[in-house]
Amino acid sequence: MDNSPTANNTSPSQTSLPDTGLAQRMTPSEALVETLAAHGVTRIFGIMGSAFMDAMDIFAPAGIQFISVVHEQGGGHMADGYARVSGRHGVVIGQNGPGVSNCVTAIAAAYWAHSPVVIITPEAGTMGIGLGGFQETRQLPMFQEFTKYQAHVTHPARMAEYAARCFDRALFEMGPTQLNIPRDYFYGEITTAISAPLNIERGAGSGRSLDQAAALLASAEFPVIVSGGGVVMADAVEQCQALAERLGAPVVHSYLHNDSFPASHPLCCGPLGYQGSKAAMKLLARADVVLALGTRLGPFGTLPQHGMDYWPSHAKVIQIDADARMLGLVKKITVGICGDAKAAALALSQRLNGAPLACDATKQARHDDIQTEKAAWERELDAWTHELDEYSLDVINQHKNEPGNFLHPRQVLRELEKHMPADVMVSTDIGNINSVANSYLRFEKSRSFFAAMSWGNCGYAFPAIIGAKVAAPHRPAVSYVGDGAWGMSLMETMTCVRHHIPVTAVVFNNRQWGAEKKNQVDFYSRRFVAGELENPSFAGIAIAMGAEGIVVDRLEDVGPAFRKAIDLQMNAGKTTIVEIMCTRELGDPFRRDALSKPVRLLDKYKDYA
Ligand SMILES: Cc1ncc(C[n+]2csc(CCOP(=O)(O)OP(=O)(O)O)c2C)c(N)n1
Ligand SMILES: [Mg+2]
Repeated sequence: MDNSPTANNTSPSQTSLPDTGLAQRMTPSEALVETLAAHGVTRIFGIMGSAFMDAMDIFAPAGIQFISVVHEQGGGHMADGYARVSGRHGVVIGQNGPGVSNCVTAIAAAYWAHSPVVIITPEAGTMGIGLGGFQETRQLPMFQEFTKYQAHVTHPARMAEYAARCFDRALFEMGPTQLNIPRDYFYGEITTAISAPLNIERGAGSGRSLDQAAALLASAEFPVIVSGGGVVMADAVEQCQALAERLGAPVVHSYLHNDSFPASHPLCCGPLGYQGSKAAMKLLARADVVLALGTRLGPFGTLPQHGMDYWPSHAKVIQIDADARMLGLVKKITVGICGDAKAAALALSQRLNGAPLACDATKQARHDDIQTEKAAWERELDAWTHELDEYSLDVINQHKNEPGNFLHPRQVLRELEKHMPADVMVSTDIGNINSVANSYLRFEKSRSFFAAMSWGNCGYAFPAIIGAKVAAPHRPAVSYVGDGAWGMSLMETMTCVRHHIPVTAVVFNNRQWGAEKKNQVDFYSRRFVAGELENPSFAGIAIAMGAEGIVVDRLEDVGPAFRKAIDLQMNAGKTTIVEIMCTRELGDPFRRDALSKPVRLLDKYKDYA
């Protein structure tokens, strides 16, 4: 049965075509592809499928490269990395059913990274839906928790309209949107116009709230700025810096936004949150006024760390976020400003420049305090060559009797920090060593750090950096990955090789799912279940896939191996996996807040308490 819509059942009176541009006769596939091109799409990540083959067939003549990946989840993370570095849309597509469901984790991750990813989800055809055919399911519910907008193409003639709305809303709301298309709706003939991107600007926020914020800052004795992801996304570092310099205020990065203020700036104190900077935490604890610029102040990112409950509960908080729903959601605030971080920072500077500030008198003293705290933290990091808890000391001793040479993760991370190339982009995964890395990752410019954000899925970092490299081929691209997470993502090395996308992966091989094992150390009397990993040679697998592989088991080789990998990436177009043999020592746990000691009531489990 031919259920393709034809000119007869797509009469213009049934549709509400956008009134911009010239309506023309075309197919829905052409309408989709033309809309992608109108929104500047030049790359789509995914795996081919019959469901969208009619559109895919004309990607190339529309100037769109289809980057065929190994697994759709990887494609989704690549679209995310692409969007995070470029500030433009990342696009992922897959076959209806399994190709689409494979993307769920990636879209959830993109949602929490605030990435404008558009997922195109071809669905079972309208004449088959509900009959239990092949690869058939309802695809909107799968993504409803992780999208800012979901379009279901209700009629082929509305393809361009819905597609354009997905692109406009992904950027405006800074998050994923879904374009769900019944697969028969790619076919037929329609009359449609292709609309240009809307490009809606966000303002600085209301004048009254900005006045209140300026007055509060003018009266502050010890203002501190928390610079968040909104500063990165709004390209607002310069404006944040001007404000910080006027106030003489320390600037701390919100959790995993270490690229939201230049690390070498004298006022930059490093990141808050898990394995963050003690200098940042100690200075924030002294604040009487906090300016939270472009941050939702997420609960995980302000948990106590290093035994310090540093959030200044008595301080007055000014929070600026582009999403009004984030204002006052987690932390109590005094002034909430719904606005763009750049425009708001500029508006505040204009109000404060030339005005007397209560903190002017202490500018030099505060500056000295900041330098003292920063220097103390650097000294502490230099001396902190390995973990010092009882379990870590035990395994370090055990390693001495094992064949092979194993390195302390902290020393490795310090070495890597020293050898980071200028303009580097780094993605990090979820795991113990990756979390410890937070203390050692410093950036001079924004759009450089792509950590797995609040979704926290292992397997994020490697595909994300591949997408970032596609968007910024001239920049060195590095991902940090634990050995467990590497098992989930290493197959995308084939994508790098097949499509000539050279990157560098640093794999921390500690032969365990370390971050979770740490909970068994702290809460389950070292009853290790499911934490040990018997690994093949990851360097060997890399070579078998057509990449380079280097094993490092001496500290003095870390820098040279890493530099060689970067050189191969930038000058020979080669992907290299640097496999670093690490001890099984483990840094502070991830979720001490969320676990408690086990209680067993049944006799048979009494030994498990
Ligand atoms: C997809 C997914 N599965 C499971 C987890 C739970 N989890 C968090 S960290 C972790 C261990 C990571 O191990 P590895 O990548 O080897 O890094 P390490 O902790 O050893 O440094 C696991 C299993 C998760 N976050 N995401
Ligand atoms: Mg591991």
